[in-house]
Amino acid sequence: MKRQEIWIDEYYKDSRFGLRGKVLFKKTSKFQEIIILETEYYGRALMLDGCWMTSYRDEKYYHECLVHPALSSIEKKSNILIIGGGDGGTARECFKYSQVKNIDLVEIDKEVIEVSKTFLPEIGGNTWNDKRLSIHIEDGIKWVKTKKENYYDAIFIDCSDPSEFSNLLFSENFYNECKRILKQKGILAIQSESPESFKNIHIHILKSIKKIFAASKTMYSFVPVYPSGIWSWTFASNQELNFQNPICEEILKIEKSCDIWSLNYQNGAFKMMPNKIIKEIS
Ligand code: SPD
Repeated sequence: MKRQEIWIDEYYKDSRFGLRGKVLFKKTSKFQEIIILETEYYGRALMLDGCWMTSYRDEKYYHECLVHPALSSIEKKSNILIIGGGDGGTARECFKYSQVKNIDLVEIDKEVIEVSKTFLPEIGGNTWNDKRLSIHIEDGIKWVKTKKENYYDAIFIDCSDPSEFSNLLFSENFYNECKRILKQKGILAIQSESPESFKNIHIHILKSIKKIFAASKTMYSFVPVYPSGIWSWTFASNQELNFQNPICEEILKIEKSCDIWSLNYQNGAFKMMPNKIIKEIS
């Protein structure tokens, strides 16, 4: 039977953010409803529990901004943790650095990984066959508790918006655990929601991180399919952050490989904090 095109919207307060296309896959896993939509303009898109997670057209706006400011700014980057990230895009960007020896990808919902491998092969790319990748189907909150101090060089929180089962990934307890298992010169990178459509949780993240870590900085850019389009990524460390003079021999190669991120892009994005957010967090 020929698939019909339909509109699927993410509802946020009194607005909605929709894509039109054909549903390739729809299933409710143990944790959430998973939809893959094939659209003409955005390509394939993944929706979890009514929220757009990623699409072929705009995923690089998100994944490149989560990974490269972090990994280009730290000297050692061999052992990495990704919490969430079941579509493989964050791991793919990490593997661009030859120093990376191990990535623990901790995803609570194994169906997200399976669906991504099947329907979004362009996002994970070769990641799924890379021997340096260890996939753990596990709750990220439990995972960080089992790790010893000073363990990871970089931790990426690539989670969904706050919900019943992801709420704790936005808690101070969780950030404290991340701090504990992060090496002294390591970096934590968080998708820190939208200063517009998720303003309260965005401010909560920034304030919590500021309280817990010695240094933190937030950058702002776009992810077209997310509510309001404007999005943010927050980076934190137990020591000074170094975005101005990145320590990375491969930086030119990495820049060339990216569609969105570059040092220039990042420098502008770190200056984009809206005044109303500055007022609320200071
Ligand atoms: N509003 C959606 C926020 C989701 C952030 N994570 C997306 C996962 C992409 N790897």
